Amino acid sequence: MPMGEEDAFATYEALASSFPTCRGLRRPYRKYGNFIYPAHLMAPTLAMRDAFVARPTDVLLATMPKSGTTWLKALVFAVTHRGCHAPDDERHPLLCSSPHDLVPFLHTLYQNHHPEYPPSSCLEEMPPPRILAVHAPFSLLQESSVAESRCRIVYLCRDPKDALVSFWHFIDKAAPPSSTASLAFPEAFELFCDGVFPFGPIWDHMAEYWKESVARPDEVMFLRYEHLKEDTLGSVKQLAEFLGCPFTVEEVAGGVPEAVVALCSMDQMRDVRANRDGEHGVSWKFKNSAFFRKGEVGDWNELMTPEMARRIDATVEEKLRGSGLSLIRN
Ligand code: PPS
Repeated sequence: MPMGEEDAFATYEALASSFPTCRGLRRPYRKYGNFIYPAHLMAPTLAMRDAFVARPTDVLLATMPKSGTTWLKALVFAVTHRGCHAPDDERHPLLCSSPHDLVPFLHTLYQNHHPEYPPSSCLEEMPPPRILAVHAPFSLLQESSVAESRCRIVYLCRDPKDALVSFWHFIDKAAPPSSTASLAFPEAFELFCDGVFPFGPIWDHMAEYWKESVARPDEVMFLRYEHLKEDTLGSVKQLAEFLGCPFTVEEVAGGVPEAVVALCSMDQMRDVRANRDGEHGVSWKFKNSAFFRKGEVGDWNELMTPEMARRIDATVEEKLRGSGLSLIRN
């Protein structure tokens, strides 16, 4: 183990506990810079910022929680590994493992650290291209080695109303029954309108990555969940181009892009035993099946009145004003 890695984690815990707390959605949050973080991920995020050594060949998948991360992980894994794992292979890793096991969250790697197997060793062992996921805002990555590495970043953004509804269902499933009183949706809604969401405010998170994608389109790709749903095949081809591994004429003729889409589809993923029965989480354990709920656009309808929806849309547009991004126009 590299000298001092364990000591450093203790220092980050102490530092994180000195940051202001704020009320979260069922869990306490800490404020750092302009963003709020789930309190249990604050120290790991600081450790990641300082210790993670990015490589130019890395691919970082950046999302707000509940924006389609699991789907993006599967798609990017299938696209980049298709040379060794054909997407129609019955033994494809995505048919045996959760996308979260194949594409780890950096935050979780630094949270789960083990003295005999620290994140640095685990990361060094990953063959290129390493595909890693983060929920951290871009401004935090800029303080890390990611800035200099010029690795590729794929950002996936989702209608905030659907992300909120998805998250509300998720925390309801994930929380141990005895942990805290459940959070009524109207209360979660009010907090969300005040910017309270893990790694939020959501509008600042989106705006930072959007700005970077405009400045460096070859290195930062900005995707929308709604577009991915509407044209999955076209988006997968764009992803492959962006990642420097476009589908060849032969692959297109052989239906490889379609096979990637089918492999990563909600129905297929939900059917995989690891996604059905497996578990995830460190302090809160939850079933992997919680990552596959409905996957619909506009499911906010189920819990929000038209007035609530208008309020979120107006808040988001107002906050995004001047950023060049509009979820209504773009
Ligand atoms: S997490 O916890 O941040 O990793 O969750 P995340 O994966 O970002 O979001 C979960 C939502 O994504 C939906 N999902 C999918 N949609 C389309 N296709 C596929 N394959 C897929 N897999 C997961 C999932 O159902 C969650 O959305 P909701 O609205 O809750 O159904």
